[in-house]
Amino acid sequence: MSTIKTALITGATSGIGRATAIAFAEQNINLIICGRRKERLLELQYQLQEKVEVHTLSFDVRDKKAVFSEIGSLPGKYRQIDILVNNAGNAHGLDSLQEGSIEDWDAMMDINVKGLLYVSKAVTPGMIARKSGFVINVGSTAAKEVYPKGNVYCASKHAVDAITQGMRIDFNPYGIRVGAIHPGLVETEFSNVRFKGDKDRADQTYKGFEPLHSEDIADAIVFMITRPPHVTIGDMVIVPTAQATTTIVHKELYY
Ligand code: NDP
Ligand code: 8X3
Repeated sequence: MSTIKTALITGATSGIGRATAIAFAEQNINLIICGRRKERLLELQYQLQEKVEVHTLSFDVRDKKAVFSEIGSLPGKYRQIDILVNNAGNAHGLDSLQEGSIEDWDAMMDINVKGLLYVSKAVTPGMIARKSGFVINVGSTAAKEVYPKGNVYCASKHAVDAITQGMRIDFNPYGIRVGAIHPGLVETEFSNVRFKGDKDRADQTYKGFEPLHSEDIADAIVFMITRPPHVTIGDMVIVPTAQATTTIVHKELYY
């Protein structure tokens, strides 16, 4: 079997997914980068294609048909996917349940949970047939605790945690390594999306302390996929040193 690996990364147009694509390219891993913003995918492809082979797939993970047709019609050399990074996702809104918007709830459950399931179902049959592969799901500290007004986002990430554990059981006979990474506060476009473009509110989230950078998470994902074959990192929680819980963040802590 070829030692050159291929990874499919969802949400590669920004933040953690983009940084993971760049870090994987450094490891000589060929890439299938996914996201809705085609322009950004093409820019990243242009940036990385001197190092590795890069294919772009532009689809909305909520669109079941598109997920299966895009992944199902990958060119031959990209069909063997060794590593799946289920990263696409966001929080939409930060409201109490009684004030929350149903559209926001639908977006979080449809993208963070159902989208992850669709992509996994489209990608993993090849891993099962070959009896090898990695699935890395990007959860969150919101998968481990529930914080004020985090209700539905936390539920979606608790689901990612449960799905990861379920995958590890179901894929156990096939030697597929399944793990989740659960970051705390990472400065990306995440808060911009959560607060619907309210830049001041988004910036406020990361003020007064040093948050994680996307590269910190990418670095940890590289660690997860470079362990020897008998080692699976099942669950990894990473927080900024200033962050004890979602609501306990020691401000004025820079490094
Ligand atoms: P960004 O907003 O920077 O990136 C989100 C990525 O997800 C983008 O590439 C976006 O691509 C993609 N995406 C969102 N919705 C869809 C969709 N419907 N279909 C396809 N792709 C979609 O945020 P992060 O990098 O921070 O987030 C990545 C993951 O990390 C998410 O799952 C998030 O929940 C998780 N996380 C983030 C933390 C943080 O503090 N930032 C902490 C813990 C977990 P496009 O818009 O082009 O489709
Ligand atoms: C992103 C981190 O604290 O906003 O998952 O839930 S948090």
